[in-house]
Amino acid sequence: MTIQWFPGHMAKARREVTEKLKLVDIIFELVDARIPYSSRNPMIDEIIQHKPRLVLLNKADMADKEVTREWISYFAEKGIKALAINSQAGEGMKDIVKASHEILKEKFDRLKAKGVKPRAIRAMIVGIPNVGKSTLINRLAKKNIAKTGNTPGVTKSQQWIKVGKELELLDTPGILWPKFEDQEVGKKLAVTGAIKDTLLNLQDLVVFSLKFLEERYPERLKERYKIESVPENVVEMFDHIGELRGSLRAGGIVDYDKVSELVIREIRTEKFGPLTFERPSDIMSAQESTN
Ligand SMILES: Nc1nc2c(ncn2[C@@H]2O[C@H](COP(=O)(O)OP(=O)(O)OP(=O)(O)O)[C@@H](O)[C@H]2O)c(=O)[nH]1
Ligand SMILES: [Mg+2]
Repeated sequence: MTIQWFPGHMAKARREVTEKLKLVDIIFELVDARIPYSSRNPMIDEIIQHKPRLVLLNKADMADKEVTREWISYFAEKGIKALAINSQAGEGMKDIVKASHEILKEKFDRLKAKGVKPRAIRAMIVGIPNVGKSTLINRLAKKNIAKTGNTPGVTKSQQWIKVGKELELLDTPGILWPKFEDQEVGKKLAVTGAIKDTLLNLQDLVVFSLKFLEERYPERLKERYKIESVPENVVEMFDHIGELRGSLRAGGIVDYDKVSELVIREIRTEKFGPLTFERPSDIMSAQESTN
C-alpha cells in the first residue's frame, strides 16, 4: 500500500503561492491542531522564504488542549508565533489581527518613519486541503464569501477581503499539499479526514488508530469499549468491538469492515473526546533518528 504524492499538483500550487507572495505582508499558515506536523506542507519554509508568518492551529476544538499548548511552545522555540483557533465557531479571530500587528510592527513603524501612509496589513491563507481555509476566510469576512473548491482562473481578478480596518485578506487561499508519501503521515491525514479513506486500507487505518489510542489515551479506549485491559492481539480487539456493537455478518461472524467503519466514525465524531495524534516530542525524536 503506497499513498501517492502528486508532484504535478504540488508544482502548480507552489507556483501559484509564489506568485501571490509579493502581494502580501504576512502568510497565515493554517494547520490541523490534531496533526500540526503532518498537516504542514514539507516545503513550506522554502516556498514562503523570509515572509513573516503566523501559524494557525485550526480545529483546536477537536484537539487535546494540553498538547496544543506544547505545539504553541514548539513553534515559539523556532521563533514562530502560533495560535489555537476554531474557525467554525469563530474563536480566536481577534487574536489573529492582534498577532499580525505584533509580527509586522517593526516593518510598519519603519514605513511610517519614512512617511508612508498607514495601510491595512495584507495577508494570504495557505494550507492543505480540508484544513479549514474557506471556513476561516468566511469567518474573518463575517459573510460567506470564499468559494469552495478550487476555481481556476480567479487569480486574474484578485479580490481583497476587508477584515475590519486593519487587515485585508486575499480571497483565494493557497492550497499546498501534505507529504503523504510517508506512511505514518498518510495515516494521520486519513484519520483526521484530510485525505480520502479510499486511498488507504481502512483496516490498516483502524489498527493504527487503536494502537494510538491504547498508547496515548488508554482510559478512553477501555471505557468506550468496556474492557478492563486492551487485548494484546488486535484481532481480539476487533472481535470484541464487533460483538459489543453487533457488527456481524450472517452466521454471527464479526464483520471487520463494519468494525473498521465504526471505529473511524467514532474517532472523527469525537466519541473519544478531543484527540491529538502527534506531539512535538514525537517529531523531534523521529528527526533525530534519521540524522
Ligand atoms: N470542528 C471544526 N471544524 C472545522 C473548523 N474549521 C473548519 N472546519 C470544518 O472542516 C471542513 C473543511 O473546511 P473548509 O473550510 O472547506 O476547508 P478548506 O481548507 O477550504 O478545504 P479545500 O477547499 O478543500 O482545500 C468543513 O466541514 C468545516 O466545517 C474548526 O475550527 N473546527
Ligand atoms: Mg476551500
